[in-house]
Amino acid sequence: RFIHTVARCKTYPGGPERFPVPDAKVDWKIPFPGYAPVFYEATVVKKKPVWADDPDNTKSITYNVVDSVHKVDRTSAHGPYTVTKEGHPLNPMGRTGIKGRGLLGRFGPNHAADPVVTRWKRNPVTHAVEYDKDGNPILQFVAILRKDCGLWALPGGMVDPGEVASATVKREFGEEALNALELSPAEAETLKGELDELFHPDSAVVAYKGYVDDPRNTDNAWMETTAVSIHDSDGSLLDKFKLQGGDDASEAKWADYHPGMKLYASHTMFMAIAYEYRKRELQQ
Ligand code: RP5
Ligand code: MG
Ligand code: MG
Repeated sequence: RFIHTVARCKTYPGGPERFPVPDAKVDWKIPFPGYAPVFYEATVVKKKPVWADDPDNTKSITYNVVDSVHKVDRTSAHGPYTVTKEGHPLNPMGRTGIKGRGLLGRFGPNHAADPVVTRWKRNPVTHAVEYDKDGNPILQFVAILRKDCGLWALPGGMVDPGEVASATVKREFGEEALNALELSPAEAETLKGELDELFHPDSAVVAYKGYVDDPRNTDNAWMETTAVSIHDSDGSLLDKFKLQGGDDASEAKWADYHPGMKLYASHTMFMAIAYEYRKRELQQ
């Protein structure tokens, strides 16, 4: 069974030390006498920004359903999660060593969407697919450098209230990998059309949907995502786009995927799934 580790990192990003949780005590079902995680909510979250729940009005939140009051999907891809008698949702993957929301806005699941945009590495002259020394085709993916932690990652971001994940992946790909927020309204309109084409439902494949082992997760708030795979099978689909980091990404580039490479949160796992899928497709 999967056991989260990044969500138990020693120090919470920009916050306190987590209460140490050994592997054997992650599961809520295992008694852990003396478990005393500190409560932490970042200043940005306490300021009640629009993207965060109001801690003084938690009675209006309905868990395990699409919350119609706030237009927020509170369901988990892993099925119903526990809400304590005090009204605190519990992380479905177990203890993290921190209570409260930390840097996350929502109590319970915080839904994101991640575009996994790939192509085969090709010889620039012959255009033949390139293989590594073990004979495996080399997949390239659009990677961004996260400003918050300095780690390479897939582009991706939070699903806005009322938004659907298929719209979030396009918007976030535009913002983080193409710097769309700096475009003129006319350029943004053109880009929107191009992204609709790139992320057309006929070619988009959901590679993963569920929990993300994110460093911001807590006992009461966690990340879940829909990772959408888009593959440029002949190496020309993405020619019209110029990669440029934007918003919370300082850089964007084509990167070679290597099994086991270090990427943010669970992104290496999403890449592994997309790789196996696209390799099968290539070999068919
Ligand atoms: C990860 O955090 C998700 O996989 C997604 O890539 C990302 C969303 O958060 P922000 O990029 O908006 O910080 O858990
Ligand atoms: Mg973003
Ligand atoms: Mg982001």
